[in-house]
Amino acid sequence: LNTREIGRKALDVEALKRSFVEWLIYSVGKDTRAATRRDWFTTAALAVRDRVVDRWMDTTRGVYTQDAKRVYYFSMEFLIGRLLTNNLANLGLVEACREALDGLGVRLEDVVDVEPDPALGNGGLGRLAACFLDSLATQNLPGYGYGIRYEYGLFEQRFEHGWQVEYPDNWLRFGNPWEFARPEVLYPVQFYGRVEEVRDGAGRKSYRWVDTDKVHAMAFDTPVVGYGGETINTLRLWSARATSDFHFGHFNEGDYLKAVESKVLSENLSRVLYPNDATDTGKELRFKQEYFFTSASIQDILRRYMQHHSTFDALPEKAAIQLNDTHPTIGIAELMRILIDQHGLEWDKAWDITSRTFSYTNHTLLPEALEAWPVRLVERVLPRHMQIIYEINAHFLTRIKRNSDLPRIQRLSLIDEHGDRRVRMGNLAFLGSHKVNGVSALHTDLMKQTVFADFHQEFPDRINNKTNGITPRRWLHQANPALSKLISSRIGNGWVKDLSQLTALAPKVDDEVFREEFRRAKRHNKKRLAAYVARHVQVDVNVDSLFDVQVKRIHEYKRQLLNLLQTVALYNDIRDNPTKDFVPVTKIFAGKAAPAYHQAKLIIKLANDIANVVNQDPVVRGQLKVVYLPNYNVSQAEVIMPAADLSEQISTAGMEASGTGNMKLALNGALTIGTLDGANVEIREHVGEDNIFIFGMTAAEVQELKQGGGFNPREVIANNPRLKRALDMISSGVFSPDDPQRFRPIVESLYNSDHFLVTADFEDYCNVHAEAVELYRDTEEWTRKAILNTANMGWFSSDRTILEYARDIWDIQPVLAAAE
Ligand code: DL6
Repeated sequence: LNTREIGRKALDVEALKRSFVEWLIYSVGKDTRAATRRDWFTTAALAVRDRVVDRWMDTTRGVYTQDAKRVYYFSMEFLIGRLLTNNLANLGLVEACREALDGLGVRLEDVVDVEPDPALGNGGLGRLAACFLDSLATQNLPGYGYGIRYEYGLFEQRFEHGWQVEYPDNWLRFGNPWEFARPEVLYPVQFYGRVEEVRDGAGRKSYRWVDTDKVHAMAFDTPVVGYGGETINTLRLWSARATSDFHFGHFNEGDYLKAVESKVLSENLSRVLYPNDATDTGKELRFKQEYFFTSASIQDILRRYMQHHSTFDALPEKAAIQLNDTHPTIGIAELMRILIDQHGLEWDKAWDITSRTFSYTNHTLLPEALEAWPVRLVERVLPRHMQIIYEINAHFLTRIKRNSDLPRIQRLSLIDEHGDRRVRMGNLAFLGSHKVNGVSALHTDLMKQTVFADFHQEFPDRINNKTNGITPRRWLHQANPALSKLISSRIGNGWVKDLSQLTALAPKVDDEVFREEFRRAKRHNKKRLAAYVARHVQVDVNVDSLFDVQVKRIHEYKRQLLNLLQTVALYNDIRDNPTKDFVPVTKIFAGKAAPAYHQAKLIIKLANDIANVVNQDPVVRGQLKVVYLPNYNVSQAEVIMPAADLSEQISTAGMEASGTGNMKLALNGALTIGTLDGANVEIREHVGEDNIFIFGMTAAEVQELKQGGGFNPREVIANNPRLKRALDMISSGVFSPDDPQRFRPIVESLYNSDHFLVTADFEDYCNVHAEAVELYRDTEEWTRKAILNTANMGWFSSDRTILEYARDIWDIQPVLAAAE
């Protein structure tokens, strides 16, 4: 049989239509009259998936036959977003699919909308992993994503009386047509037990990890379609399955219920994504999740490697493992364990192989987000790994003792000896990797100066910068068809794969017609967002107002509070000057708070309470509206980003590692108002300082101020009547008449410490904000700047980022698919 001939599915409209009907009837089990929108989604996804499979196999075959080096991206989170439009667009099948569905009386838009958002991530880190998958495939680079197939993604956020309430996100309830279950790809993962020391005839010591609890990791594969469909990579997610001996133990003792209970317990491992964007140190289940997926992935990688090799010597030339933050760092000890305990390698050899295979990306300098697991917990859950970590530490400390004093040794140690002893996962990740990177130029510099200063001194070539990027496919080509069409009409569509081509738009700022069309695209997107707002929060917004957008996780360092204080001050200005002609502004917020982060949840409530008062006040009607959209996720972001005029990137300088929302907004023609933090610094360099609004203290000034201890928020507040008035209103219950004390904790924290320097930056922020709003009156000038933002954001494509990783860290080359 020629599998090529019988396997390949035709891509024309008629063939698609036939496929749809076949899938609908024979797999979904409905006829066209009974089919719901969800049935059509499942049908469409399965038919599109058919068009991916052959090329997917070609890709896998090409990489396999060449025994090419692959990169394995280890991440606890892959915030991939919906796949139907993404896959259709990357395969060039959007119009054919639309037509085929039309022919069956179904609208593509209706079908797309019922796809659940796979919310397998919290925010930036998880979304970055998804952009990287898209870029790896588009650049024909052999790359696998490895992670966890959480049954429940990030919680669904609803507002009840303005408070965030969390609901479970059971995204798999209706099945997932994109994935392939691989019940035969199953690896045992062990926990607990004890370590036995064994000596052979020659007196050589070795170790056996025994009496463990076992869980199986079962693979689910999702094809990752590169743009143009040339390369289809794989995202392999692990799901926990009870091992039969696990539950038959109880079963044989006649305790059926206990057997089922233990099955449920062991399968809890992949049940739910932890909803914190900082870490959950101390939570045993989280630690077990980290080990679970890391161990299964390493076993899978070694199995694949061994198909071509009989020793481990060449592993670093065939496999690069990238640690997305410290979460998979236990993998370093796991690879050491497998090489030494299971394959008998000598320590030095195993360490050389391991450290040349791993590399690590740091995503945050916030102290609370640097993972440190209690030694007691690691010892109990993974006793052999704890021994290995001690030994890695002993080797390292012996080496550095010669040129270090005690405090330096203590800082470099893998074990934090203060109080409850802890394993510092950042230090382990650094030591076990040949390259360590930050995610923006500023962040990488700060890594060198702060958390990893001693390590940097010890290993001066290890830290390097890889400024984040975003995929132009999802974030411009798919999310913003209006602007995409306009761009392609002027410069062709090569930009989708090579975003640097957008620079060809720069001279068009002088083309009046282009400016008009650019504005028309923005207005179209604003209308789409306005309709979305009306549908979801029943607020009527003025499409001609300036859409001022802050969308991201809620965190004090991101300073949504600064934005809210400015909103209250603006509200007062408008009320005080009812006849003045203000530029109408719509403030748009979205973002989730970690469920246990009380201050962040209170900030959400404050935003909703302010929205309530402002939106009902007839004096400011038409001039100021405040909107908080619930349940921010990837598909909501796809509606918001293209519609924004002003992008709020206002974190306390030095605290936002990079940001990627800042890139999505600027690429879609929003002007940024921001601090010199994270990638804002590089955005300014690219778009030009005339096309961005920068305010506030720099990271160096923040550091100086904190070290000097010379900041008194009370004094700052007392000297700023607009700020004082806004705070007085909040603390006296103007926005919360039902509970005037509600926002005391927020106001008090500003008066007493203001750790995030909200009050310190308030005045400058208000001034620069006013400047931005004033500029919005000058439609032509604003449009010029917006165009220059889009034109100069090409460098922030994740294709550029991935090619830098491939060149500087992974040493991998593109591979072309091999047809059978
Ligand atoms: O690197 C991706 C992304 C950065 O753009 C953000 O600046 C950073 O906050 C984020 N970090 C995380 C992880 N944890 N915390 N906190 O999402 O990574």
